[in-house]
Parts: sequence; C-alpha cells; structure tokens
Amino acid sequence: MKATAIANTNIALVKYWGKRNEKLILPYNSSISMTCHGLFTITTVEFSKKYKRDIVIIEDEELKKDEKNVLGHLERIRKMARIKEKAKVVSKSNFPIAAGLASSASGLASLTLAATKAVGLNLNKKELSILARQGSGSSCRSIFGGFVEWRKGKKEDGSDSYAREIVDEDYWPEFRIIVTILSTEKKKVGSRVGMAQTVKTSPYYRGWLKSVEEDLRIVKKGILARDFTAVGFQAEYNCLKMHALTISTKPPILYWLPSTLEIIQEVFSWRKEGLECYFTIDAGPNVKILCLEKDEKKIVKRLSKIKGVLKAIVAKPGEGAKIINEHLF
Ligand code: 2P0
Repeated sequence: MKATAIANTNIALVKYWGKRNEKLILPYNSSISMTCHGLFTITTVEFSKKYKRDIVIIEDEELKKDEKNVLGHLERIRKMARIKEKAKVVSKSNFPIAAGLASSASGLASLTLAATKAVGLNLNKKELSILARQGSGSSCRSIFGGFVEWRKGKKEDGSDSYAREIVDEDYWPEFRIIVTILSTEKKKVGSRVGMAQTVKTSPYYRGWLKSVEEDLRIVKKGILARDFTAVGFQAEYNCLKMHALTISTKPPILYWLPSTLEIIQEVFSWRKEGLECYFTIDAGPNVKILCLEKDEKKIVKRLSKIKGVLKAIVAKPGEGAKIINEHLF
C-alpha cells in the first residue's frame, strides 16, 4: 500500500480566482495553464496499520499548520477506497514552496495520484483531476501535461469541474515561462484567503467574471494557433486584472514587491525595443516571464542584472503527473 508520484507545477495564463463552493473547491471561472517541465513535487504515500495517525512530512518538516487540509484529503481518499489505515506522506519539491509558485498544484496532484495508487484505486485522469481539485483547485490542472484548461462546470456536486488537455507538451515546445524568484518568504495572504476576500469585497468581481470569458477564448485560440503575441498579451492583461481585484479588496491585498514592479516596467520597455515578452504574476511577488525559446538566453541575462532577482528558472511545457518507482522512504 505504498506508491510514489511526480507532478510538475503549472502556471496559469488565465487565472482561477474565486470559489463558488469553498468546500468542494468549485471555481467561479474557468482557467488555462501551462504545466512546467522541471518544477516538480515528488510524493510518497503509504497506508499501513503500523501508523497510529497520519504523518505528513513536507520538505523534511512535519506538517504543523494544515492550511490546505491535506489530512482532509487523505480522509477523502480513505473513504473512496473504504479503508481505515492511517498514512505516512513524504513530499519534496525542487523549488521554493508557498512563494506564489503554486507548490500546492504539484503537491496535491502528486499526493492524489500516489495515494489513490497506494490504496489500489486505478482512477482515470478525469477522476484524478476531480479528486485533486478538492484538495487544491490549481492541482487539478497538473494532472495533465502541456497546455491545460480547467472548465468550471455547472453542477453543484462538482462532477463536471475538471481539467483537460488543450494540447500536449510537444505541441508548442518553443514556449517558455521564466520564473523569477524575488523572495522565498512565505506569502502573507494565502490564495485561499485572498480569493474569498475578493469574492466578498471587491467591487470589480463581476467585471472580472464577465471579461474572463474573452481571455479564455483568445488564449485557447492562440495556443492552438501557436500565436505567441495573442497568448502573451492576453495572459498579461488577465494577470493585471486579477491583481486589480486583490488591490480593491477590504482590507487590500498587494502581492507585489518593489522588484515586482521593476520587472514589469522592464518587460514593457524590452517589448518596445522589439524583444517580445510578457509577464504573469500569481498570489506572490515572483514574476513569470513568457517568451519564446529564441529569446530565452537574452532575457535571463537581462534579469540577472536586476537587483532583487535571486534566481531565474526556465520552464518549457512539461508532462502531466505520473507514477514513479523510487520512493522517498
Ligand atoms: C491560478 N492561483 O490559477 C491562480 C492564480 C494563484 C493565482 O490557483 O484554495 O492554491 O487550494 O484552490 O489552487 C492558487 O490557488 O487555491 C491559484 P485553493 P490554489 O493558478
């Protein structure tokens, strides 16, 4: 009753922001992401009578504050498999967690796959995506590789709210997301709280929901046509709208650092010069730059000259979650 899975994180080009059902994690809007090669979490899960309680070890530390309700997720999987055994979970990521880098996406996707395999449930990708979603919304997209759409669905039980592949990781191999690390500090306002506060207090939330439909249409069409200008421009616009939402909540949430804004200004000026790139930012200060392979080196070099950039990691489209044979314990 032991299994290990690896899942790459994903970065949204059209953001998921706001839940219509917090318990089942059902979003108000659909979203689109790229699964990122090389930014991953590996999770080993073992269910056994030898464990008296669930033990969860993330990055060599036992889980103290269960913000994402990992224990609830294990319970959900136990119920599905009709077993009582407690579990030991060991999870490791190769990038700074909780800094707006969507570690919960790769974390919960790998946990869902490993745990269901360990209990002998052989779920298909749609079922895995529905289950992962209930652990953390964005993780339902990391089940798949390449460019992925999470359709919000309409049903109250969430059975039609899951991700699917738009195109796989080989369709547009030149697409790059350069993740800058500006701070490895844990974000002050987690996305779960940030979303709830937005839905409740931002006067612009209706406008977001109305306009996001066009973002989805344009980004999806752009991906299928490999139209970098269309995808980049619309993704950047969508990101700025998401941050306009958080700034307009009560109390306000501003995820940016001064260096976040500095990179934004640089991207605008590089683009004016003819170096085509765009940015996107999640619930943290780190800026992700969208570009094509041909400009990757030039942009990384320029980023390295900006004070405040601790690191730049380049990701191309990556694979969906999969089972591996080497266990973490
Ligand atoms: C996204 N984010 O689409 C958006 C954009 C952050 C900014 O999904 O509450 O950790 O566990 O469902 O998935 C981060 O939110 O939130 C996120 P929960 P999750 O990538």
